[in-house]
Amino acid sequence: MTTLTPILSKFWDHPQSWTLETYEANDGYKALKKAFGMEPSALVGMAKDSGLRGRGGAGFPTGMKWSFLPPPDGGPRYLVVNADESEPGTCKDIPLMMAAPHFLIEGVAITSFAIGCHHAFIYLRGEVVHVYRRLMRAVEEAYAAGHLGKNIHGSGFDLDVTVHAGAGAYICGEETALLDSLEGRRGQPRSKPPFPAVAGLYARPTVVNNVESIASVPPILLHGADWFAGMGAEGSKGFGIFSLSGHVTRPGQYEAPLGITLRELLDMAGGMRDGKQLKFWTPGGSSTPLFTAEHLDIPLDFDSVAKAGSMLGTRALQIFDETTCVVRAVDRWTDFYKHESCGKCTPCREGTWWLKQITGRLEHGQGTEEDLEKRLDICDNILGRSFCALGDGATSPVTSSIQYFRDEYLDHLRHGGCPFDRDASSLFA
Ligand code: L3W
Ligand code: SF4
Repeated sequence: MTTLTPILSKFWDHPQSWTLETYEANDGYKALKKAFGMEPSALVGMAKDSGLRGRGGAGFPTGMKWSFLPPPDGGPRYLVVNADESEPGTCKDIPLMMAAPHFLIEGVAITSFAIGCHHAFIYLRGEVVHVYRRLMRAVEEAYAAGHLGKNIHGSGFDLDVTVHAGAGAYICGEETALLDSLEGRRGQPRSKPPFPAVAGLYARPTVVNNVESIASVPPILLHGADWFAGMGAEGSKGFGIFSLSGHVTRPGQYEAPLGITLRELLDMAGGMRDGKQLKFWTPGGSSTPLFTAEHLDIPLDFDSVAKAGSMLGTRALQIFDETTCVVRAVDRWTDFYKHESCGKCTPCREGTWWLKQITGRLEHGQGTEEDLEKRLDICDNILGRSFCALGDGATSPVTSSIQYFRDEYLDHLRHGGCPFDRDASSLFA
């Protein structure tokens, strides 16, 4: 039986969990002081040895990303934290920044020292003004206490941190669109390579990491790479925040070793709401292909989830019970991708629009059976042919819902409307 590992979430229930005082009472900034006694290269080695993989969705090895930076050439190099959390269902970075922002700020300071960065940026989603205020206050506290600024703790190392609020576009979570936005331009993905490690912010070497990845650095440094690598699964080391939302008794953040199953997490969360049956769920946000009740025992690690046909993504577990119309859910997600498509490339710009048109009419029972194949054909023309991962992600709910719930689409057509509306209205007949 896997148990929870409250590390980043250890003191979230403290009434003043976000203050420097609470953080320091819980070993806060001890790791930073330890870092200054080490060589930067040893810190990069520690990140590699820990096995930490990026927590923003793609799972790229963090230490390897740091080591991709070219040797210093006297010019600036940057750390940019991707705090543009906005994938439907993904809701771990914002609670982390609200409840314990100093994990992130200490992680920024350690990572900056490791990679030789003297100006780091936290790029935050524009709509979350409350998070912006909290981060700004925490950065001020860190400067006042000497954890940021000039000659930090007498180390000779200088670091400035800028918190930047975007204008509210999902595409700015794509790292190169984020960099364009941070530079003051319209956020649209850049061609890769060059990767940001080589030419990122202002065309300088840049590490872009997710909030949770950077926040995990202080505990790893404090307890050791072996401690972290001792948790989790083969190829998916350590712990992560699993966000349970939807039809579950106690939704929320559950911090646990990678490799835990949804069955175990559901047990901890009090089971399905009102004793209903699980119908479908996303393992990592709406961009990851749907799973069903038959996947309850899949270990939630990168490789096992991929082997079962989906992606671990951001561990955004959206849970839907038997009363949910899957066609309606897919229609809502498709509307999101259509709206957020940045329009740069044709497969995604046109394809997401057509997917929305067709899914909408199917949900209202107005399509034909051929529409199912048409949608698969459109997905085939988006997947792998789009400029960035947004296009690919838009196809996941469509293809996986047809794979598992083709009959439910046909039911909409047979009855000329959503069977769930029909069944609900019959309750009042
Ligand atoms: C240097 C190389 N760097 C790869 C770096 C690259 C990036 C990282 C991963 O998508 C996923 C996406 C969403 N030299 C490199 C290299 N890198 N090769 O590694 O890159 P990549 O392209 O595999 O992924 P990505 O573009 O970062 C992220 C999925 O996450 N997702 C969405 C999450 C949504 C949010 C949000 O709400 N903001 O994060 C959920 O599953 O579909 O597949 O840093 O530079 N040779
Ligand atoms: Fe823009 Fe979509 Fe193309 Fe990405 S896939 S560049 S979001 S149009």
